[in-house]
Amino acid sequence: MHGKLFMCLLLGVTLLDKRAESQGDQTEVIISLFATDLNGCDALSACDAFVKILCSTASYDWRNCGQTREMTDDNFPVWPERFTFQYTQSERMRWRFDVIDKDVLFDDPIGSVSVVVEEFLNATEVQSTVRYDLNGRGSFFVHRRRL
Ligand SMILES: [Ca+2]
Repeated sequence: MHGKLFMCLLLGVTLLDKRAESQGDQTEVIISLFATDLNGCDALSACDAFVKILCSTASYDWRNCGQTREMTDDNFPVWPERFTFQYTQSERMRWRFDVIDKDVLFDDPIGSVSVVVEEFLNATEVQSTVRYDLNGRGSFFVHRRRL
């Protein structure tokens, strides 16, 4: 009797394990963004920067995946938004962050950063923030949030 019950429990646990495994290749990735030392935007004020996020995977081409608000007159913007992505390794997701200076007539690009999400996840196993260079226009940081 006890033996049978034990086998049933064991089978149940094994089935639950299998289910967890098939869902387990999807990871929720939550990021937030900031930049430092932005420069070269406006003659009389600091940058008014916002970020457009594009993403692509094996199954779709570049598409809009979010946008921050504009941080007015600030060369060290810390954008308050959090962005959540469902990441599956086989989908080979990429991000592109376009950092843009908001202007009255035309928005001016500050810089663009391309990120292979798998490389970002590997890099953020030890530290939670990765720095990207904006080619002399400052530094752009992607912070992986865990809390
Ligand atoms: Ca501006």
